[in-house]
Amino acid sequence: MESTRNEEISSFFDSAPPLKNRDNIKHKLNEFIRLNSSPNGGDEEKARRIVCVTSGGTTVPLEQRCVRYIDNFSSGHRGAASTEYLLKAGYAVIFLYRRGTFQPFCRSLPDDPFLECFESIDPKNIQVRQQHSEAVKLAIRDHHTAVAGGLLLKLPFTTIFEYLQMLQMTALSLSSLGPHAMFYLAAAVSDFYVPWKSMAEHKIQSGSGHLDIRLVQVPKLLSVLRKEWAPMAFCISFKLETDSRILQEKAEMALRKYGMHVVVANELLTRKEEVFVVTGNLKITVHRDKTQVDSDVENPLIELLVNRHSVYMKESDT
Ligand code: 9Z3
Repeated sequence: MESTRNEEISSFFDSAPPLKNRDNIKHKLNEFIRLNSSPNGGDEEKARRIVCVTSGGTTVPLEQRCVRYIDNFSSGHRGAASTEYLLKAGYAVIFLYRRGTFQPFCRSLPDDPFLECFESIDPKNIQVRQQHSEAVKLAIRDHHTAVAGGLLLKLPFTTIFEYLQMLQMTALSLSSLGPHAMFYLAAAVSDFYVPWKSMAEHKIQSGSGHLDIRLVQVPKLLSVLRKEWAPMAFCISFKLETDSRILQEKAEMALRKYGMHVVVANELLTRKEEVFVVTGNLKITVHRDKTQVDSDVENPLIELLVNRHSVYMKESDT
């Protein structure tokens, strides 16, 4: 059983196309972690907590020179909103996100901010439209404070191959922080993939009437993250289902099977209204505050998770 699992894992990583900018990502990660984990005065207790937030869905390419792919649904809203609240709570954030999905501090901007927020007043000048000026100012200010202050590192991925290699690199780098590190795994990760070696190189041709593709299971790396990559980090994974009847049961199973500290369960249709936090023997429902127009579920969710992380850090000390 264990050896089959190990074979699946090594076969995934050995056959994955290597990351093009691996050295650059590694350098950015190490610098970010070094800057945020060496507090002035060297006081270990006061070292900043660092969280890796994953966000957006991974793709599974069907061709090596990819024209077609299978996608996993996720707008990236949860990851982006949670990143804002985690920064507010004092965390440094490594935001591992799917290219093109929602970004922190941009949630209150219109869908096409570049075209909708600006207007051309004469051939030489453009300006921010009055109705968007407050939102644009806040987004620029908060984003700049986080990035220039060295508190937000944004790393994009597209495919399942990129995502899992980047998650592994991040986890191995963060392991030195022990219980100060947190993983908030909101990305929607593919369950099945086409191994690189058995993938067509060129665009698959139509004409034979049907298409047979063999997908193999993506190895479950959550337990490897917990046991090997970053064994002391506080790990939160998400469970998404469309059938409410199996959601709780699946979340409890994920907690036990992968050794997560917390599993956040949500249903696709109601994910913006409520989530269920499963931890130890507790099941806590977290709602959006419906009395406030602009409220979201991520605000109370992050508050709860930050408290849980504090308790975990205290317990790890003793
Ligand atoms: C989630 O359940 C996220 O909450 C959503 C957020 C993707 C629903 P949006 O990005 O939505 O705000 O539009 N993520 C699913 C995480 C996932 O794929 N978990 C795996 C699983 O369920 C285990 S790692 O099997």
